Amino acid sequence: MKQRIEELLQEIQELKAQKLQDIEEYRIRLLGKKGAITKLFEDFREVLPEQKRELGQKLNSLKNMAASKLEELKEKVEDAVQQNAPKFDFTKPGDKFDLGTRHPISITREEILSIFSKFGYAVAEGPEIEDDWHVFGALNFPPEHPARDMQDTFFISQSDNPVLLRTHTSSVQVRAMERMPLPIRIVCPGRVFRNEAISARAHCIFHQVEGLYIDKNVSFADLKQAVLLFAKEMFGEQTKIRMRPSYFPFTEPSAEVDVSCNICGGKGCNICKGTGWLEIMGCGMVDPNVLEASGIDPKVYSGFAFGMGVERIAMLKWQVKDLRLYFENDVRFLREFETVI
Ligand code: 2U9
Repeated sequence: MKQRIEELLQEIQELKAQKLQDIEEYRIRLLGKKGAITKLFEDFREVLPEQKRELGQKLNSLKNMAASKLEELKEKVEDAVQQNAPKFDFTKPGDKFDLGTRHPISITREEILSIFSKFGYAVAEGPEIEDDWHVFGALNFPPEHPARDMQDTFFISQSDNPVLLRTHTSSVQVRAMERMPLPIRIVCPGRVFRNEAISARAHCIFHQVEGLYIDKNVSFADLKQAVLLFAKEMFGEQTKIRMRPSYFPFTEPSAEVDVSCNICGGKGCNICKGTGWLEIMGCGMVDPNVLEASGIDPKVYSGFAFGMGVERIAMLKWQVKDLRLYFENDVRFLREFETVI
């Protein structure tokens, strides 16, 4: 047995391994159930008592030696694997990833709001799901007005005061008039909903920015000046405006606002359909009935209001011909606005 222990010691000292699998094979051969060292421990039972002490010590140290040699080989192999692994180059530039772009409707909406905030307007928002009073009743729509018709408005429930999706953000101004101290100077951005067939020029969901200014002695001249300043900020210093008489239930008098076409400089082109003018918004003096409905005395206060479609302003700004592009979120379209902001 002594001899066999010496042989194994020699053999263990000379062990070499390239891979972890080699080490596992050695472990099985030496220390496994049928391994050489395990076998010696079995034989040890037959050893004469006077030899037990010496051989027991040798056998134990052989076992420890084998275990530590295997451990040592394992560390070496693992080190070598690490060394050969491809090195990580911390100086290499990182992988490029695409940043998202802001949606053209968001860009336009922010631009409109920032122009009016320079003029001293606060931003007010309100619910998209509204009641008949805030969308129609308080805005001087007669009970039989066609806008209330099922064909124009998405109704959610029918009752004395039906619940519906707002068809304009004017309801936000009504809520402001009910609650805010005077004077009021606000712009109201938001989504609105109309039961319309989708086409290149219309969509059932679109975005508006409306504005309201109520104070003592507010006149049509103030409205005209506010609109002119806005148009110059939005479309360039050279921009001219003109107003055409119009009709809305909530304003009197009412007007449509056109800006001079900055593609042809007013000479007439296919963008302005040869007229030299582009329609950008509607506006007017707040109807006295509307002030009264929200508890404001029309003999003391007057105001003006305006409203514009954000999609329309964005179409004019970038000459987008089809409204549907704004809703499809095709990244090839959205990427065209990458450099805008
Ligand atoms: C109150 C009083 C008056 C808001 C106004 C318009 C004129 C207007 C349209 C433009 C294109 C809607 O998006 S669009 O289809 N809007 O022409 N809006 S005056 O007048 C108000 C609002 C609230 C209390």
